[in-house]
Amino acid sequence: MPGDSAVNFNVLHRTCKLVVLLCFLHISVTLIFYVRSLDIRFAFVQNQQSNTPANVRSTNLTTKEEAKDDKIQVKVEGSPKNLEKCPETSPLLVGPLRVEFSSPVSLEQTRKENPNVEVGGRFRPTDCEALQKVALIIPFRNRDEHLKYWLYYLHPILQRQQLDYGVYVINQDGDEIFNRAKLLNVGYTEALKEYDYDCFIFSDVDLIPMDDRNTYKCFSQPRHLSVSMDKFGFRLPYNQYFGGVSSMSKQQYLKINGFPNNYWGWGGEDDDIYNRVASKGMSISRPDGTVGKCRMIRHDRDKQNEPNPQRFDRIAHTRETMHKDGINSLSYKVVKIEKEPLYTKITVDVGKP
Ligand code: UDH
Ligand code: NGS
Repeated sequence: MPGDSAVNFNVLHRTCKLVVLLCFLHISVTLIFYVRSLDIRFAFVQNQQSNTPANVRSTNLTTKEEAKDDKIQVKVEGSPKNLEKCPETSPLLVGPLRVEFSSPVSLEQTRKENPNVEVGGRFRPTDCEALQKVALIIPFRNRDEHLKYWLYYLHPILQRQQLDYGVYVINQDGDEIFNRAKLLNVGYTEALKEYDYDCFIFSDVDLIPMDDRNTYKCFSQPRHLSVSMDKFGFRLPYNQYFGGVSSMSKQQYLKINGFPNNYWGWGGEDDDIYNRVASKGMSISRPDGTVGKCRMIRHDRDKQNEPNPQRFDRIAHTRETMHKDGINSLSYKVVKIEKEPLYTKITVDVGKP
């Protein structure tokens, strides 16, 4: 019947329209979900990159991967530049230490016990950026036994203090009369040729700190570190005493024109340095007597280091002489530079009086 077929056609037509509409809806929904899933994937990749640890993500140094794609950095070569700063007080410090010199120590043993110290006596923390770059300068001649103890005790302490440091043993060549302060000037100059140090520790080879809270770094004023020596009954021998171990920033050292070059033999050069510091309006910073305790390795007077008879006269005139005698008048010849596993030994000809 014609009426029936018209009705059937209408039903078929509506059904088809509904099917097409449903198909269209299905495609739209699929499309929307697809586009949204793309967004999520992109955000995930971004998030992954920003969660990469700082020391891997932000280094100024090139990595093998970096050369191809500057977003992905995997293998760090050299020093990471954007590590977090080390804390003001190292969490690795242990406080008072047992220091004694009855049994001998060997360089081999010290080397094995300090695997992170690099050739030349260089170290820097790997998990944070050290607050200071410190050069340790030791005036030296014929004191190998003392040096072994110094390295044995100091390397672990300096590492716990989280310093970026290097050890320089400045060895006076020949057997002319000894000149401690001039060797220290040489150490300052030579260390700076190697690395951009900002702090200098000047340490006798026979002095060992008894507490690692006595940080071998620089302060806002020149620092005296060996304030409480066993040989003086753990007291300062006099208020102006600045001998043994001291520290100065580059700026402080330059302000006093470095150290005198013309104190040949024992005594007075440390008092001259004190006078220089005081004359420039600086004061001496010191740790307290407990933290500043240290032991001296007992020894006889060295040959060619007899008391300097001119020392009293010289320290009476520091203010007049310091501007022409110092780092600005330093002259010497480097004889040899040896990179030992635990220190850098620089042998120098400093001349004679
Ligand atoms: N130094 C050497 N070799 C020398 C002379 C001095 O390496 O031949 C260095 C060494 O780093 C020493 C520093 O210079 O720690 C100061 O010299 P010193 O130890 O002779 O000075 P100090 O005032 O002793 O400590 C002086 C001699 C005291 C003799 C006491 C005898 N009981
Ligand atoms: C003073 C010396 C300093 C010396 C200090 C401690 O008398 O150089 O004794 O010496 N000054 C003069 O001689 C002008 S010590 O006991 O460590 O040998 O550092």
